[in-house]
Amino acid sequence: DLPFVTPMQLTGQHLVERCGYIIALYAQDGSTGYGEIAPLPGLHRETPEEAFLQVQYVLDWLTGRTLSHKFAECNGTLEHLLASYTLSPSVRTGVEMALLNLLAVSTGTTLPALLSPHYHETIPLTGLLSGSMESIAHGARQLLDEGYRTLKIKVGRLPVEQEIALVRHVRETVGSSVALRLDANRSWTLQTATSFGEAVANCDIEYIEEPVAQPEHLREFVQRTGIPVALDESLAAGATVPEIDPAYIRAIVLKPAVIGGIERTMDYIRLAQQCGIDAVLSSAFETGVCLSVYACLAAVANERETACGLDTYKHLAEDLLVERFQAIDGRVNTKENWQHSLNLRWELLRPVART
Ligand code: OSB
Ligand code: MG
Repeated sequence: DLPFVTPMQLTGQHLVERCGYIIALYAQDGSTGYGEIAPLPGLHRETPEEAFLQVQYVLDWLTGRTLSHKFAECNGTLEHLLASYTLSPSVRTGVEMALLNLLAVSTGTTLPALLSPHYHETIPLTGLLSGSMESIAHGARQLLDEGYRTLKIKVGRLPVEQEIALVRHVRETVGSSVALRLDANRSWTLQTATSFGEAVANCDIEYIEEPVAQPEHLREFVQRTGIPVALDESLAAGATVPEIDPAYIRAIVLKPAVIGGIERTMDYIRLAQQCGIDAVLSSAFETGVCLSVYACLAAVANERETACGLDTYKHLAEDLLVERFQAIDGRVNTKENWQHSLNLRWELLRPVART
């Protein structure tokens, strides 16, 4: 249980701490692979307790099995391995993460190198802005000074006129050299989204995530406003894989623990590559154990440099890693952060009795 820096307001939930489980898989050669299972209330349907029940069965079943080099390809072998279990998205992600980490450790390589011989050594993060108009403007300047070159503002919460003013104000404050992304979390009707979009059409918005409540309105939103969109909620586990038309979908936002696994995330990464759009790795307030793995996925996801949504780490007061996951000058070193993810602060973990 890790405290948030300040309590979080998430889809009607008031959260003061982040709860989850760390699992460890051991290989006969003495190697260890960690995985994080941390469903977030309001975002995941499974509770931590349900996740814990599920993972016990899988861990029993994995005991004594052979670690295959094919897992690294992330194209069906993990699905096959876990086929007899219907795992909740956060559980599947944690188990796959532990398996891939274990494979990387026991073969003496690093996770980014295991995933691809061509990975980005560092990746840029999207600076997350929230709070009042003043704190957002102040935060934007601060992130620029730190080296961030992509910023994201949450919209769809305040009256639309205020948010138009906010976006314009941030664009004026940061100048034209910074990429601006928005996220409306499906909060608008097509009409409200369109009037917002028209009013910020000259603010050079890279994309807006999920502006409308009904995804079938996305195309019309783009036609009317000229602002490209990104999919996020549309990719949640259980949803049918949406058709990706690069004519109006500029990017897909990938939260592995919501999509339901590393392998499924890699499927979306390959789909984005085929469509010629960006795959933006993103997170939901996980610890460095998860984030360093997500950073490795981001490091192999796009040829073109693409900022990713891992800035959530700042909201946790503590990390589970001795050397915490962090950005330096707005960038994450993928190999170093992953290596740091092998060294846990055990004093922050409580052993849980099996049930
Ligand atoms: O709406 O994308 C979201 C975090 C938790 C739950 C939902 C969301 C987020 C983020 C993560 O925005 C940060 C990012 O993607 O930049
Ligand atoms: Mg989003």
